[in-house]
This record gives sequence, structure tokens and C-alpha cells, in this order.
Amino acid sequence: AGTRQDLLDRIEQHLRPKRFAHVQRVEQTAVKLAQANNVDEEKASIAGLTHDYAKQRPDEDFIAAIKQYHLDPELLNYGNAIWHGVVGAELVKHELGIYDEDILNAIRHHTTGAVYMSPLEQIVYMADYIEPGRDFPDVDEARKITAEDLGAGVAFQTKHTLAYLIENNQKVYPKTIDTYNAWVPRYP
Ligand code: DGI
Ligand code: FE
Ligand code: FE
Ligand code: FE
Repeated sequence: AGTRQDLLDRIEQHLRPKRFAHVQRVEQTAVKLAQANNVDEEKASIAGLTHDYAKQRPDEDFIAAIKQYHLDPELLNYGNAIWHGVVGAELVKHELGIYDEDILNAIRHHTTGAVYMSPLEQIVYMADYIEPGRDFPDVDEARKITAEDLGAGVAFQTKHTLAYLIENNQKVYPKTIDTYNAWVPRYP
């Protein structure tokens, strides 16, 4: 137990092959961003591999965890898109035995961002967005901005994600709006 291979095996057990390939690309991208930003590479590796650990769990597992771990009941009004990070971090903690709060916060905040994000949290948020398998119109611009300034990358993603949600009439999680207010006006 405790080896990298054990962790990979346990993650692979919970993910379909495409999702497992994604988390390995996020790991590689996160490690590169860690090197460039003086962040612990091992934490970047573990957080990248585990960020979507809970993505393919049934809704019932999240609902049970929200109750068991006394998370904000308001979460019950959302769904997998929000749960797999915020609630998923609790499953990573209790099932995989990862207790590092910086890693857990990186998982918690990887979808919505947060007002305060540590350098590791910013790295996982960005690695998920720009990993080499991502293909959307602005991704090359996002990669370039993130290579120059990690925080500017966070602002770029936050703005584009919120615009996308609004354009598609999707429900916006209030913390996503808080992230927008904290980050986007800082990088005009
Ligand atoms: O899990 P991934 O697909 O790798 O990526 P992710 O966890 O960053 O994003 C999952 C989805 O969540 C993505 O399509 C954008 C969406 N999302 C982000 N913020 C919000 C949101 N969806 C809703 N409904 N509300 C939000 O505030
Ligand atoms: Fe995710
Ligand atoms: Fe993301
Ligand atoms: Fe992801």
C-alpha cells in the first residue's frame, strides 16, 4: 500500500478508460505547472490523479456523503457537475486516505474555483482546463496565458466558464460567481 501504482489501481477501478486517461493527462500538466511555479510536484501529481475520482459515482453516493459528512444541505440542489469536486474530496479523503488539506482543496475547488486558491489549487484548476486532450476554441490562448501567469489563467477560465453557463441557461453555483468576482476584475 501507499505506492503510486496502488493509487493508480484504485483510481482506475472507479473510472472508465477515457476518464482515467484524462486524469493522467491532468497529472502530467499539473506537474509541469508545479515545476514552473515552485509548487510541490508530488502534491500536484496526487491532486491531478485524484481530482475526478468521484466523477462516475451514482447520485445516491453523493447524497449519502453530503448527509454523512454534514456538508452544506444547499448542495442537494445541485448535481454531479458540482458534487464530484466538492463532495468528491470527502470520498478521496475517507476512501483513499489522503489527508493533505491543500490536495483536498484542489479537488474541492477544481470545477468552481474559489475566492482564495493556493498555488496548488490554481494549478489543478488550470491543468484540468488545458490538458493536451482538451479541444475548444480558446484552449490555445488559455495555455499561453497560463504559461505566462497562472493567476491570469485562472481569471481567463473563470470568465469563459461563467459566460458558457449563462449562454446555455445553466444553473450557476453561487461559489462560481464568487470566484468570478474575486479573480476576473483583477486581470483586466
Ligand atoms: O470533470 P471535468 O469534465 O474534467 O471538468 P470540470 O470538473 O471542470 O467541469 C465539469 C462541468 O461543470 C463543466 O462542464 C463546467 C461545469 N460547471 C462549472 N461551474 C458550474 C458548472 N455547472 C453548473 N451547472 N454550475 C456551475 O456553477
Ligand atoms: Fe472534474
Ligand atoms: Fe475544470
Ligand atoms: Fe477533470
